Amino acid sequence: MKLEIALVAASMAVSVNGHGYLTWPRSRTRLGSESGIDTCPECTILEPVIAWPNLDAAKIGRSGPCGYNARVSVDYNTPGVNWGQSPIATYTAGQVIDVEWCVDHNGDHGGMFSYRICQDQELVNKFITPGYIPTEAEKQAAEDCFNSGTLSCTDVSGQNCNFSPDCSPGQPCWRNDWFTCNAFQAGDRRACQGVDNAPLGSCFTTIAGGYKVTKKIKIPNYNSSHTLLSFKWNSFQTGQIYLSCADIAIAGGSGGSPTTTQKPGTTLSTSTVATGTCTPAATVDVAFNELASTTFGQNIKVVGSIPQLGSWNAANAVALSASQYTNSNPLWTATLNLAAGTTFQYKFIKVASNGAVTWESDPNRSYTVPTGCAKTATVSTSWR
Ligand SMILES: [Cu+2]
Repeated sequence: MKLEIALVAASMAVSVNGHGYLTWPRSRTRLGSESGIDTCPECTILEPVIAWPNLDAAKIGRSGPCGYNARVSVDYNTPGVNWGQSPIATYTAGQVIDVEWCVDHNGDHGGMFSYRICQDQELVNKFITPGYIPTEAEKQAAEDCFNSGTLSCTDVSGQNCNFSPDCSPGQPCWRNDWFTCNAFQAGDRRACQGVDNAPLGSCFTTIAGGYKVTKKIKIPNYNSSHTLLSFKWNSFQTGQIYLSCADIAIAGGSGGSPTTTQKPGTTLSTSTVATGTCTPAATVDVAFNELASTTFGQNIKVVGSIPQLGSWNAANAVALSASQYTNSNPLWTATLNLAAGTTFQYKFIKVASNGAVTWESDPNRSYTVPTGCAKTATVSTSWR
């Protein structure tokens, strides 16, 4: 069945071109694809619009900040059965996380991309309320909010934040808070696929195979038990903008609407923000979700600075499970119960069947177990 879908999509390739979508954290679009509802996740497009050089000029229309896939008539601005019902990852305010999108080989239009969080919870609630379909005015208001909540490349220390080689000083695209693809015409490492220079098929698209594009963003100082991370890619080559959203939670911040402190007398427009007070969790089940492609016989483990993670001794590392692993989604998972507030450093390792250990590249990863009421947290990373 999966194969048949892929073949049908491939036969349409000449008429539609490639494109891209947010894959990590798992976007609504990806969940739509994995559930079989969306037969071309990379085909959620806002078009025709002015996408370049003014990145924010286009009216959002029905696409909204989460995207409308006209090919399959799916509006990702409203929760579906398979997406949007609850956060798929919980992050901590100030945490630096890996994010990933996937560009199709047949439609790598170059340009620039950004990740955004809208801190107006009441507005975001319009997009996370099952059964509610936002109006175009609400979609535009949310898009304006997302644009003003761009998570700047330069917020992550040590990250290279370049200007687009296809943009000139003085043009509105001359900004490095956004991320840029490489030069559209570059002979080597061209356009968006050149950002990682990842192999064809390193992520899932239906038309010609995808290249993953990874960056780091810093989660803002904000609290929400359910909000959205929106991805926006403005094409350099075509009048197209690609939008997708992931449902996330943010804990540990000082701004926003923490689940624990609803002000008396305020009314909330959805039930997604819990009411009343809660007991701070003493321990938290921390789920490690690591994307790492492995060959048969290889295992992924996590090792780190605390005893629960083997105190940096690879022989005592914690094994991750490959029970959810697929070629298009090479997911390794493990959940550890850790004391709230614990700070530690760690790395993932690949262990071959003969015991040989391959360590991730430097620097060490670091994490602080959230202090708050949530009893679970998720750490989403990719092998490096
Ligand atoms: Cu395209």
